[in-house]
Amino acid sequence: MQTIHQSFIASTEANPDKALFERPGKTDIRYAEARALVEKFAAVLTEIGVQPGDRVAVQTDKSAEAICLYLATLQVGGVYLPLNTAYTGAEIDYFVGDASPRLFVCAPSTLADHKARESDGLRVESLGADGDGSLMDLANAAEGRTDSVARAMTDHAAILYTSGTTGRSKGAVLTHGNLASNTAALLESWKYTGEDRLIHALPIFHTHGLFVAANMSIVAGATMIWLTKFDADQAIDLMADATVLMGVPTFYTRLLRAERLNRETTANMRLFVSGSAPLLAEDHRAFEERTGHPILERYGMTETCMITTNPYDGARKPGAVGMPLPGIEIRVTDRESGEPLAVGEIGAIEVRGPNVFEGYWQMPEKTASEFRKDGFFITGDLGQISAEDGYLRIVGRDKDLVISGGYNVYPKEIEGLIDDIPGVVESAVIGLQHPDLGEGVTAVVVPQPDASLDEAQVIAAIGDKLARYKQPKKVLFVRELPRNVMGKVQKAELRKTYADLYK
Ligand code: MLC
Ligand code: AMP
Repeated sequence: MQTIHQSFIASTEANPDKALFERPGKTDIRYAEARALVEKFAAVLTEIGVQPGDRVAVQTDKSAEAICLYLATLQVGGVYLPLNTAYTGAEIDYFVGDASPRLFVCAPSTLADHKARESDGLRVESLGADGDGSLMDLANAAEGRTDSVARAMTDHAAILYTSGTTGRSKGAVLTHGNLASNTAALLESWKYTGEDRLIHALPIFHTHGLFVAANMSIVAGATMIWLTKFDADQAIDLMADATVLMGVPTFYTRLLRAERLNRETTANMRLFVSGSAPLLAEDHRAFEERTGHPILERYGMTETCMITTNPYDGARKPGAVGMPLPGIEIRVTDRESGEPLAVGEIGAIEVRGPNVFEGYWQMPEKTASEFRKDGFFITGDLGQISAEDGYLRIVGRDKDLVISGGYNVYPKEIEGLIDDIPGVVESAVIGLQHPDLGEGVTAVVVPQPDASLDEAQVIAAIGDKLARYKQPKKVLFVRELPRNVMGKVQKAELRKTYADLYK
């Protein structure tokens, strides 16, 4: 097996003149050109002192150059650590403090603020959406580094932070073997080749956009039609000249709202993939009716890369996430005992295989508590393997988590901030069915009897501490929260009471 960087080199040698990035309104970037930039970044990283195993943290707008920086980090043996562009300064403080990167790359507009973080051990540079910024200036002046640092499949390649259900965010440490094996399994399962032309409209700081969409394209030697964000009309325009789209369910909900989505406009496409959150069965059916394409739904996680997929050739079933990818095992167990359950029963979904991460960055106890002794990782999702067709269906979550437009939001983090607002007794944050985002983050707040608090005040009080997508879309005020006999807040009860809030 080759690392992602080795496969990238092979793709550049096989097809140097082919476009890796096709950027509407900008010039294409061919494989050979991308390699030259990767080598320049590798020289800059070396010059800065990035040693094998050092983290390179990156919070920049989506750009082809950022993908080249990712590949350069792998080339010099570094560990790539992408951060959501929506994170605020307070959130970045935590990630930089926890991961202690050797280099932090930010947007040019925030460089002046972040420069204050610099120390003997931390360098701060910038990279802009248009290939501008201080890191680019250094790269333009550098002589490319052509050799690469040898890496074993067990060596660290990336750290992706996922919020914790309790307290601190956890850095999921992924190895070269995790990324390479998962990419190979996906290429085989989805028959993805160098002939493919992918509409890439996902962010590149998460597994879906970086390790599914980009890694697959780079390894296959395919072309990415590179969009900085998703726009349904633009995507439909591009379908005549593309073969694959990978998206979160919100992409499909929005495509279905566009009148031009039909058999003709999607005729050139061979595959539509959905994941990161549940795709509504009704959207799956409506999409097939309109276009003739059954969306292929797959299931994955930051910690495990992709786990299961509906078949490419067989039936792609609405509401099901299919079967394990090659080389991956899943089982459904009793939530308490961890004992495997009979086929058809609902329980905890567990996974084992070369895709499963090494553990959480500097959190051995947390890591140990999420693995079984025989190496299965407990996903925190609840599911059922059908006795009839063997397909996995996800029926719920064993973790208090809201997924809004494909982004994970952990209620605990928001509740903690709301509870600190003067005049608040307590709060519960829940996800309610939302027509665009799947789930809408909603805060239910109990104010002190004499407090005069409104929605705007609550949002203003947490605004600078929390990324926008995590902030409640609505804040409701109640006299008390429903509790069970043990005193635990009944979030299911709240979800039922306010089920129609966004309808
Ligand atoms: C943007 N906003 C959101 C939001 N995205 N609010 C809640 N949830 C979201 N997902 C807010 C912004 O803060 C802003 O608020 C307003 O919406 C408009 O911003 P925008 O940038 O114009 O939004 P839009 O382009 O419409 O983005 C929506 C989206 C995007 C769904 C296209 O969020 C997206 O690309 N999501 C993909 C996430 C993803 O890649 N997940 C994969 C995770 S990996 P305001 O108030 O300032 O106007 C994973 C594993 C796996 O889960 O299995 O794949
Ligand atoms: P993340 O931590 O951002 O990687 O999110 C992973 C979580 O997204 C999983 O644990 C699931 O809860 C959810 N998820 C991903 N794909 C699907 C899917 N196809 N259907 C339902 N939930 C999904």
